[in-house]
Amino acid sequence: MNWEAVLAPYAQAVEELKIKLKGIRKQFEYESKHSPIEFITGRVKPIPSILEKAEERSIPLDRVEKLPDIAGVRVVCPFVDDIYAIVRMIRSREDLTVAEEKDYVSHKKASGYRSYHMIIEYPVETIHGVKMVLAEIQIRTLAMNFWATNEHSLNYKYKGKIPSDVQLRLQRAAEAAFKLDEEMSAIKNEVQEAKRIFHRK
Ligand code: 0O2
Repeated sequence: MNWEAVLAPYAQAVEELKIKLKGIRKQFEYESKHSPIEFITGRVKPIPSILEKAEERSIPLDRVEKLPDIAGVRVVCPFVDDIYAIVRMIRSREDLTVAEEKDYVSHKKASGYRSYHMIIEYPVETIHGVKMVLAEIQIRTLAMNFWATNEHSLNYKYKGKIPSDVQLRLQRAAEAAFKLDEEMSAIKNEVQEAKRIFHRK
């Protein structure tokens, strides 16, 4: 399997989506409005993770493009309602099609994970014509991202079997992150005004 050739359109999709989403953030900045985007990251799933997920889902390697998250982009927002603003913006775009949405913000996973997932179909121009690729956009707050990145590292460390005492701490941390988002949302206007004053200086 020529992985470089297989993954090239996904790498292209990640770069293009990052540029386009950063464009949204810049536009809000020009218009001196509150930006619903704090930062954006993206990655192409590493080959060992692709192989693992394909095996878990019994997807043969010649149909690996069925995996929805080979191309992944993450949008990190300051406040919870910014997540839904981004979701609406993505739904209304004409350069992609939304294939699936999972609202783990309102319905957290058993692990305590919160994030909004959108699987999109995205056209990549190749020298052989347009190739449609699937990509996953994860949209979450800073607090949700803090929790998820730490939990992801622990999952990696413990190979998916986090000890129960650590799991309990993670559940509590998830609740604390949720509370933090709630409290920050309650003073959102104050925070935004403070940011505007700070940027004018
Ligand atoms: P990586 O390393 O980030 O690529 P499901 O079968 O519904 O439970 P599914 O169908 O794989 O899960 O898709 P889902 O739920 O949309 O999750 C896909 C990605 O979301 C994961 O990719 C993670 O990035 C993130 N995610 C989902 N659940 C959790 C969680 O409990 N904790 C953390 N930290 N991240 C989560 P990968 O391929 O697992 O990992």
